[in-house]
Amino acid sequence: MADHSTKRENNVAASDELSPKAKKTKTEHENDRGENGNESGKSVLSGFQTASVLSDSAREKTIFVHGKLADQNAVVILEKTPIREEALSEIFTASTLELDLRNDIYSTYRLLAPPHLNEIKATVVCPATDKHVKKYQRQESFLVDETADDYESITLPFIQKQSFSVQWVYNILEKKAESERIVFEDPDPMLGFVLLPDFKWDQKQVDNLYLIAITHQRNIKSLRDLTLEHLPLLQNILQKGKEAILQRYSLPASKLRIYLHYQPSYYHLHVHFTKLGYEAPGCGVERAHLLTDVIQNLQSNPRFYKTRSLSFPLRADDGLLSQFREAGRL
Ligand code: DD3
Repeated sequence: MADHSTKRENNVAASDELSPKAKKTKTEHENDRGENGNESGKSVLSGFQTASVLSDSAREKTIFVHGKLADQNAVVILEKTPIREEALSEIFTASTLELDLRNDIYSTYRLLAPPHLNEIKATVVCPATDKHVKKYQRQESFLVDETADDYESITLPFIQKQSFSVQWVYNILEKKAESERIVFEDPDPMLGFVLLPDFKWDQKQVDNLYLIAITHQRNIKSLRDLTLEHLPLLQNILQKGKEAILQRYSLPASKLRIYLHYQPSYYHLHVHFTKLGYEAPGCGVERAHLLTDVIQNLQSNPRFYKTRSLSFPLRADDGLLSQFREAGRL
């Protein structure tokens, strides 16, 4: 999560999390490839110069690459997309097959699908800060137990000093970006929020559904700021978020995992909605706090998140981890 303020602007992007700095301030009027691909995004990556592979995963079918795009630092994330049931008949009829091996009742092939059924989701962060580059480097992580005092003396000063940019969040709230992706909005300045697909979700199949609800209130940094006064806001997000997802995706609340991160990737209150069964990054017990639990904890103790210890993982290279180390808290 941390990130240094380098005042740079304008870039392309498309999936995942981090605290951004260098986020595309794309307005709807700008001529761009839009959210549905094609058009002019076409050759953006043709000049990409690979510097190094930050990490990759054969199982996730992803690779994170650091490099240069027109002389600027860039991170490119490539991810093979899931095979959709609707595509099956075309995959079977329109592909070419090359036999690998045949043995008894078993055979394997290399199936060459038509290009449009062979998409790779590409997310570009450009210009990328060092923080973005670090973020995707494979890293060991450490669990930190943060007391209320630790928050005041270590974490809060650290996040304030970092001055994370959440410009991309304001762009969404102000309809300067991604307005056509909004699934639901409650415009109320105190209780309202914008619900839209997270970058991580390609929206092709509901199996890995991932939406975020971003509050219109701009002064709530994280779980730690929540008190009883925020209950109406949280209940509103829970209720209307569930309704909107049922409406749009026919997914009932019983199929949803609705939670907050602590620490969050960006310090503007947001709630994650992911499909149960999809092991979204950051949905583990060390980082995710179910919204229903948060609500009940605040109901039983208005100062719950001001007083309790909260545990969370930090990556080896995270500046906040060094702060905890220096304070002898690790
Ligand atoms: C981010 C956390 C941040 C790299 C990447 C993602 N959902 C976003 C900008 C627009 C968005 C998100 C930071 C940044 Cl890949 C650095 O996430 C976003 N728009 N998570 C949506 N819909």
